[in-house]
Amino acid sequence: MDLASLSLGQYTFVQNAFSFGLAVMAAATLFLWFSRSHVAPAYRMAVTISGLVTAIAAYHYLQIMLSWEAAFSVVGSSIEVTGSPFNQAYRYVDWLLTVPLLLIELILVMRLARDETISKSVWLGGAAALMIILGYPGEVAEASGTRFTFWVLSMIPFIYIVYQLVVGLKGSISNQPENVRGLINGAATLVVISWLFYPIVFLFPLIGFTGGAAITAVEVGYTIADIVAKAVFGILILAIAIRKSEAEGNTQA
Ligand code: RET
Repeated sequence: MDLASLSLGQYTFVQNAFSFGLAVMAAATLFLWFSRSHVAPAYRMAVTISGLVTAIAAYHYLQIMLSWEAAFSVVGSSIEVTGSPFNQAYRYVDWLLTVPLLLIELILVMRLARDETISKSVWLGGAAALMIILGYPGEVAEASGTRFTFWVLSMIPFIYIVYQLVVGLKGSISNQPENVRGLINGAATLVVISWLFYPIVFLFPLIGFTGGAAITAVEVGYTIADIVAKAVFGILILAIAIRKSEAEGNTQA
């Protein structure tokens, strides 16, 4: 990653994106946790985990932002690198923890049979962890060939997850109460679309973005995708939980 090629404008833009990400994640955490009492006990775990995901992300956005700040020094209108590396491991550790949890949120809010909940969580959560672990060596590689090789490897569990969400959950979704089927389908679609962003953003440096523009596009791209995949998705899970609680006749709102 050639940090020295960043302009002051690009540095500030990325810094603002991280700051916005931190604010959204922290606010979503409070909102989700305070809303727990609006759902029936059976759905509280899903809402708790949604807030846990945004809490983990808020912490990592703070670390990412501090690492970004430490990598540059701005004097007047000029920008220089300090030599302190920008630590991308924060992002991948964040994903390693949160991506399996996001899938578990969706599985929990569906309230499937116990065996199905456990087996789906293990398989989808395990595939998600594998996908992130395989992506990291590519993200930090300087050589394009290495970046591409790990992209291909990481795409294997990615395609498995997308297939499971599009096809595997279909049967379970048709067993859900009618008033939430649309929302659950919406949540599964949101996962697929927001997740598609990541492997595309990862490829930016290989498809013509260079220097400061590549770094800016990747960092801002991941931040937008994270906000949709964690905060917007978390709110959707809450909405599903509220509607299911209402349908089952035990609102506490
Ligand atoms: C990587 C490496 C290149 C190939 C693929 C990737 C997929 C990443 C995904 C990340 C999802 C993150 C979420 C985060 C937070 O909410 C690792 C970029 C397929 C799908 C949902």
